[in-house]
Amino acid sequence: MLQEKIEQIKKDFSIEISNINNDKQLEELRVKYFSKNGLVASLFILLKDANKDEKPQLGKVLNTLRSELQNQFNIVREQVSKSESSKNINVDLSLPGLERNVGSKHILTQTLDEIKSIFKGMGFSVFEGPELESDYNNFEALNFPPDHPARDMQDTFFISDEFVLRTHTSPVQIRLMKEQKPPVRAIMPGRVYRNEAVSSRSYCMFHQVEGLYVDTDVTFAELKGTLASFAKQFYGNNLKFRFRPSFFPFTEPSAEMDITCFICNGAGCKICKHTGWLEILGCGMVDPNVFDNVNYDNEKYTGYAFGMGIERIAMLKYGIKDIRVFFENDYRFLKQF
Ligand code: 2NL
Repeated sequence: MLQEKIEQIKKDFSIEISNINNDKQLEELRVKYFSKNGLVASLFILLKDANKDEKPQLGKVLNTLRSELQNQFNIVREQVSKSESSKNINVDLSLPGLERNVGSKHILTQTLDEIKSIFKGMGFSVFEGPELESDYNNFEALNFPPDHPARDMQDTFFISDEFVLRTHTSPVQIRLMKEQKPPVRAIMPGRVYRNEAVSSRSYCMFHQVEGLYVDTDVTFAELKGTLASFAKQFYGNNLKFRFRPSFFPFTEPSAEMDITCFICNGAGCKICKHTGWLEILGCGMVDPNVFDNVNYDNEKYTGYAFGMGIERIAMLKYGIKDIRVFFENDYRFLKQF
């Protein structure tokens, strides 16, 4: 009799518990089975009337039943409480994750990092200097004649009679040479300023990297080899290049380095102005007058120097057509790099 009842309650409980979805149903089930007047308690009442010799055995069976049901109940209670709490914070676990905006370095910084790393690999160190410079360091020490057009009000931001916003990073080299005896092998990156009309090709502020190597017996051949190696590492190994004679007040002889136009591959197009070549930098052997100005013995030492505009280098590498986009911080431009 009691045995049958036990089996029946076991069956009913397992069906009912499998249909539990929420706290309310769970509580109803608890009251029905485990409360003072619940079904489990009613079985223990029936036990009192059982045969004396059957009692111990039935008592054991009942205790097992009670703890089995209680265990099942606890497991389901756990599941319900988990699903109820996720309902409370209103999370839809089927939604796709939120996209994170990961920042990146500005393309000019990336370009400069790459240039620095290439020259560091060839034994150059990196020096920086102030953007506000003396007229002496920016022009005179660099062998600019007093009436040179670059000194003109059109091109230079004069702060006073004596001070200017540097128009190139060469004054950093002057500072370095005044402080340090040869051998000197360094690059100087930084902002420079030109008082020019702003257009797609020129801006009033841009960035330059200049390089300098001074020692006994430094030759033009070393200059060519070093710059060729730089250009190949930066633009690609298949690159073709040429050196074209040029003029700078601070170098003699002077040259400009061109690479084959990678838009038209040398055939001639709008980007290379139908020459097939793109100018990437200026360079030359340091003028002996510059060595005089920093008290280097120009009989003993020779040196080469070069300079390039970082914006120009980046524009050529990434096909950027307007220099102003570097400084507008338009997210649509920035996020491409
Ligand atoms: C260019 C050309 C150049 C230098 C920069 C330099 C510095 C010292 C002495 C001699 Cl202290 N030369 N710098 C030399 C040749 C070219 O820059 O087109 N830059 C954008």
